[in-house]
Amino acid sequence: MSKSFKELALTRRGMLGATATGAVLAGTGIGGALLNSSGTAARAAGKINLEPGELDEYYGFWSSGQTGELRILGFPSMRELMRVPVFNRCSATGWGQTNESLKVLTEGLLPETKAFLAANGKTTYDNGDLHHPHMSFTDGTYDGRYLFMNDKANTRVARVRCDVMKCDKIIEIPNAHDIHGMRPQKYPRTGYVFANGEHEAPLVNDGTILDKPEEYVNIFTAIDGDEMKVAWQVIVSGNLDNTDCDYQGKYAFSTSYNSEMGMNLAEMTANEMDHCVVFNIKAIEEAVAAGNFQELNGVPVVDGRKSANSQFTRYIPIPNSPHGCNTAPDGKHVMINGKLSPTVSVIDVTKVDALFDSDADPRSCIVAEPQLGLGPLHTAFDGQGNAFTTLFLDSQIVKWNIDKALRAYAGEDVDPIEQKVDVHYQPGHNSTSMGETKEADGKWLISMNKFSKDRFLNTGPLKPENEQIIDLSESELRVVHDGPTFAEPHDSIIVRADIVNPVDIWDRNDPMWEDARKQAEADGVDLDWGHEEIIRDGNKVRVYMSSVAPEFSMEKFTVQQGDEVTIYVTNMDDIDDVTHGFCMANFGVAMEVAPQATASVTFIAARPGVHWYYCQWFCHALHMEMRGRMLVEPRAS
Ligand code: K7E
Ligand code: CUA
Repeated sequence: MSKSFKELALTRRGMLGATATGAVLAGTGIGGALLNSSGTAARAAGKINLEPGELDEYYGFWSSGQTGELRILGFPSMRELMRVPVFNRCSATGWGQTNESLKVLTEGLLPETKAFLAANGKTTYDNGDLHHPHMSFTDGTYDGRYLFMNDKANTRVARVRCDVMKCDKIIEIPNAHDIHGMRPQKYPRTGYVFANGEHEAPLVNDGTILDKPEEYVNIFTAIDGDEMKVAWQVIVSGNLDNTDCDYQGKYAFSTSYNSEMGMNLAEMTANEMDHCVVFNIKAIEEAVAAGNFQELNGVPVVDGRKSANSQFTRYIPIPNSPHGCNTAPDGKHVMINGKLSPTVSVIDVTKVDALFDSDADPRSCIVAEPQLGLGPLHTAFDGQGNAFTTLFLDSQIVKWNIDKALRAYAGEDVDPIEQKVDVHYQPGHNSTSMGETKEADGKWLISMNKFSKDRFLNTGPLKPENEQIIDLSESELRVVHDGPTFAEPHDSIIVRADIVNPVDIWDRNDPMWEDARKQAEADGVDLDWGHEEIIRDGNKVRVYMSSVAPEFSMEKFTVQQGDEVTIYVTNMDDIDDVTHGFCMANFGVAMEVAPQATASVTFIAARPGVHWYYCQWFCHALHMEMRGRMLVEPRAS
């Protein structure tokens, strides 16, 4: 069956014929919207409601907060295309259960975390809190290699490969607590992934120091994004919230909302001024290269606390409890969003050298501080000199002009605010198309609102959030689309589709199942051919089978009760979209096996009897028939 498919070399999309192919041409490329077949007035930014078969102009990469996964959307249609499990477990794909995913989920954990998890009967965490997905950069713009993302819940940073859209590395960050803000280095390339520890704690958190907040510190981490290893860390005063970096490769910036090091709400909000911490990358690298650091958990750590007065950091006073940190595509300005202050403080990166080279007042790099409204959280950009800031308390997006803000700060009588638009309700992040790169195109803005209240049919006490799109090509800003989402996208990036080019079919030699390949070699099994092998190794049994729609190569196999069984399934189909699954009924075992992939899962055959395994991924007209039996012989007692 599949052979003839192969010979025809047809893809499902190809089988749809000319309609779909035509739509590809019309839907991609900047002029796509002008070919709008409905004949309605085509806006320059493109259209939201695509015809069946039309493709989006952008990929949207969405966080999911406490759901712990990465989501891929077509933008601006907001059609959810894929969920990529990362810190969560996934029933559909077997993430958190297959040996391949367990390797990713466990190999980057610290030894003490592994011991802690083992004491709780686990090998990995089941949850995560994924706030910030960002793509790797080369020379100031997205390069389509990787997506990086944080886990605030369990102090991890993960990487997703953009060629296959699967997570390939997760590392736990030692010494730090609860990674929140996270950004890749923009220039010359990523390079570093900067990650903020949000919650302060004793540097060696072994219980020796407990309720002595004055001895707590916080940790800023630079990760080598190619190796997924911590490169260095900086001890800082105050906690760390969000982070971004410049387009010159010299500095990273982090907001800190608790310079007081307070432990309760009143203490944390007592000061009128908190700060933005500036990290001097070169000075830190030089200290590390010269051996001027302390090593802690295998990581070079330097002291950048305010009291240390080092060349590693500067503390710029910012009013009051700042949150978002966003570098403008002009390559010059970094916006520090005031949260409890109605202001956004604008840093000029060309004035930051002076903070390190001379005794310049740390505030001398602030070149504007417009009053925008209540609760500014995050700022996005159109690449044409305008900024868009979410006002959480006002439930608005404010559009303001950066140059006018600079002139107003210099004393000119000019109002930087261009317009305010109501959003529903309480926006956190907002994102513009390509807006965090030097290729910001000023077409679209999405406002990610924390509450939907009355905007959708009632789903009971737990409501979705609401995301709203604003077409930036219209002279008057207005909301042109509402979209509900499940918990809880904090942030998103909107990436031109031509930058992202995933494959349709796995490479048989992909490193993702390297362990399975090595084991098969040792067992004399050739995974590259249709195979069915059972290898017995004491009470360990390795079952190798392949799948070609609509059959597994093995219709049955026999094991003994109590055997540790590992099933390896290789999907020999090489047609795009013909994914199989392997589900062992009543064993809690299921996994996805995409074209040309190998996946494996291990369990104890503790139940005697006949147990059916089946393909749980609809693959063929005879998909229901794609099944087989595991016969478990009772152990003689
Ligand atoms: Cu980026 Cu929600 Cu974690 Cu602001 S944070 S909203
Ligand atoms: Cu194979 Cu369903």
